[in-house]
Amino acid sequence: MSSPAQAKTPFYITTAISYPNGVPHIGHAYEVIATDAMARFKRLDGYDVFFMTGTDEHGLKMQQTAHKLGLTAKQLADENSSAFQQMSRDLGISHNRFIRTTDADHYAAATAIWQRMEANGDIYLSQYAGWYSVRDERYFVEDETEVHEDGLRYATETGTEVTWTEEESYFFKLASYQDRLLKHYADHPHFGAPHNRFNEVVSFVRGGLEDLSISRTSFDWGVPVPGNPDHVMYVWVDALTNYLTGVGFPDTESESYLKYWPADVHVIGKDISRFHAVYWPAFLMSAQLELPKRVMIHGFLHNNGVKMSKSLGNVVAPADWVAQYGLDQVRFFLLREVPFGADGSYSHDSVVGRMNSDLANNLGNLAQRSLSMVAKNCAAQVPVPQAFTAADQDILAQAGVLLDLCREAYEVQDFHRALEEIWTVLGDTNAYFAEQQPWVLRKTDIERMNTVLYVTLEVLRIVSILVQPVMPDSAAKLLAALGQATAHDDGGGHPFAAIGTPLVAGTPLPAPTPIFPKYEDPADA
Ligand code: ME8
Repeated sequence: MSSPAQAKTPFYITTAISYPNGVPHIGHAYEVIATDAMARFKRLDGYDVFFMTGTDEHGLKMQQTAHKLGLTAKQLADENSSAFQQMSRDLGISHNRFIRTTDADHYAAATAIWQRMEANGDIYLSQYAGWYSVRDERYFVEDETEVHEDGLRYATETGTEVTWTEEESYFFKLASYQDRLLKHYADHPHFGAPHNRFNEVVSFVRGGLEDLSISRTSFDWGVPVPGNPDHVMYVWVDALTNYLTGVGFPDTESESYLKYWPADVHVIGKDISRFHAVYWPAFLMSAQLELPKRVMIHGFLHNNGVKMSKSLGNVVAPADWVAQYGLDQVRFFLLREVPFGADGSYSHDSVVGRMNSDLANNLGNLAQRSLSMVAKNCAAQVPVPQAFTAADQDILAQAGVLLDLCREAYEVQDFHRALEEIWTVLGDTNAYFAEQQPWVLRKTDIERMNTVLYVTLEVLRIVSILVQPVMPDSAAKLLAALGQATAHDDGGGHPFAAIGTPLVAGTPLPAPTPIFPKYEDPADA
């Protein structure tokens, strides 16, 4: 698509940065896999992608958890940040930077954004009194809380315990940003997605905003407030700024900043939409920096419909899933099963269902059957096709529009729809293969058999290229089985630009081996 002389279009995408007060669970895996698929898609489509993920290491929650474990906050952060980095390796994540908010350059960025907001007249010192949830690292007004039977007070929205907190605090003049935020949302209808989740944010802003307490004095595990080291920054001020740190801020003249900021997409979960679609744009407006183009809010994953919790013992460790089902199977399941944005549920049966029907049957079996026939009957070479019939043309045309359909779907992070479109074509190709009966043609009309096999391999080639963002390893194996192992762009993989170049008859093919095994329960095996 792009020649070396042409600069590629930059694309900057991030995940939320996770709290390393515990080890990662499948919800974290879901977010980073989806973001990875998006990053890979854009790379394969010729973009210059910068993809960042990481850990959010400051705040009272980290300090308290560390204290309970007899560790320093930094020791806890080191230990669990390593676990998150290991998760990224286990999941084949292609990030360009894993940021930690304890990285030295991040302190510089957080300090600089504070100073810019201060210089803009948006920070003042006052007294804070209110209900603080350590779990959510967030304040609530009394109306947003309720007292439960145990006599303790909880945040109504999140169900976490809150404690009365009174201290001197710096405030950010959030209230004065209401109109500017509403105008921004109106002018940029794709700023927040999906609509239903973003509308909640808009309603919240319409309801009026209060100034935000942005520093704490009761603990010291955070970025010091410039000019007043008795205060540390509220963890969300420092956390959100990670997105700037990663691209070179505060050096707004640096090559990476100029290239990648503003971010194209922040991928986050529904519980933190307010921070990303209200506080973050307000901070950036105050600091006179550009706003991210889009905040994509995904839903939550539940175990068999039940919220994951340590006390219920139903928290799934991503590495266990990968060991049980296989990496690409997990990646595929998570993105195919639940429309991104909606809440979803997973169970052993639903994973096995996807593995066996979508992967083993519809894709794996089609590849294995057609490639085995080619190995036996076509001298292990891509067969020579004759003139295409209407049925051939129809299926090739369906495969031919898949790239555009996938582009449309990925543009709005609708991974589920992209995969659905691909699997519709695979379903039709299976029907085509069954109708054409190449195993009968083998005895009656070898040339027609060659054409049917060629058409089938050609659809498989396009499908393999397009599933790379979701299943990079399996797609690479499929492409190798189709004699397509050589083309690689700098992101690793077969660029989408290659979709327009059909299989060349006579290309030698290796002996086929099954790529998507059926799942069998160990007890049944
Ligand atoms: O919120 N299903 O960190 P975090 C899907 N440090 N997604 C889930 C989930 C679930 N069951 N549970 C959590 C934080 N997530 C902050 C972010 S960003 C500047 C700071 C998602 O470790 C959650 O919505 O609690 C968030 O996007 C991400 O995992 C990290 O959550």
